[in-house]
Amino acid sequence: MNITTRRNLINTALTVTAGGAGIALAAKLLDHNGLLPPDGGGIYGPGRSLSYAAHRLLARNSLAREFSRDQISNPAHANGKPIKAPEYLRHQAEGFGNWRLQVDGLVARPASLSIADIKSYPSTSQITQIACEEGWSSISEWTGVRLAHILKLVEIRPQAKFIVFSTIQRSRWGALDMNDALHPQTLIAYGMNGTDIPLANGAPLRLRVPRQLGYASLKYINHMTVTDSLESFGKGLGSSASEAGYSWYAGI
Ligand SMILES: Nc1nc2c(c(=O)[nH]1)N[C@H]1C(S)=C(S)[C@@H](COP(=O)(O)O)O[C@H]1N2
Ligand SMILES: [Mo]
Repeated sequence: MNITTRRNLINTALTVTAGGAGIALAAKLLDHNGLLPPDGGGIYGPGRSLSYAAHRLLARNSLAREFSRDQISNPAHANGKPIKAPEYLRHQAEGFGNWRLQVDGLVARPASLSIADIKSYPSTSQITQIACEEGWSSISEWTGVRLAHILKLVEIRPQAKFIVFSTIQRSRWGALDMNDALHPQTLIAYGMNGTDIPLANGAPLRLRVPRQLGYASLKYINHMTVTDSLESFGKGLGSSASEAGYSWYAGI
C-alpha cells in the first residue's frame, strides 16, 4: 500500500465515522485491512481504532528517538519495588540460572531459552526513554537481542499476527502486533546502563518497546506465544492494561 492509498484509507475511515451511522462501517473497513485493535469496541473504540490505524498507516517504519550517554537519567528510575513473590525470590537466589523464556504458538520450532542462550545472540544497545502514562519519564541504555531475531530463529508461521507476552506476575501480560514485534528497536532486554537489569527494572528479562508508552515494556517476561488472534487471551482485549481501561496500543 503506498502512502496516498494509506492516507485515503484513513480519510475514508474518518469521513465514514464523522458521518454518524458510520462507526460500525469504519470498524469494518479497518478490520478488513487488519487495522482494528483488540480493544476497538465500546465507547472509546472508534478513537482507539483511528489512532492505531493512523500510526500503522502513516508511521509504520518510524524510529523512537535515541539519546546520547550524557542524557541518561541519573539516578536511574524504577517504577515500583522489586517483586517479592516466592517464585521470583527463588529465581533471584539461583542467579536466574533457571529462568526460561518459553516460545510457542504459531512457530516451526518452539523453544525454551535460558538467559545464557539469549545473551549468545547478536546484541544491540539503545539509549531510549521510558515514558509512563502517569507523567514521568526516564532515559536508560538498554541492551538485548532484537525480538525479530528470536522470531526468526523459531520461524514464525505466515498467519502470525500478534505476540502475546506473559510475565512472572500473572496479572501483567500484553501483546504486540507484528509491526512492533519486528521493529528494529523492539528488544528482549537483559542489560541496563551497562550491567544486568536491576531487580526493580524487570530482571532478568524485559521487553523494550520504545515506540509505545512505558506499560508496553513488560518486565519479568518468561513466555511468549505467537498467535493469529487475541480472542482467547484474557478478556480478548489484548493486554492486562486494556482490561484495566488503558488503550491496548500506546503508540507515541
Ligand atoms: N511485569 C511488569 N511490567 C511492567 C510494569 C509492572 O508493574 N509489571 N509496569 C509497567 C509500567 S506502567 C512502566 S511505566 C514501566 C516502568 O519501567 P521501569 O520500572 O523500568 O521504570 O514498566 C512497565 N512494565
Ligand atoms: Mo507506567
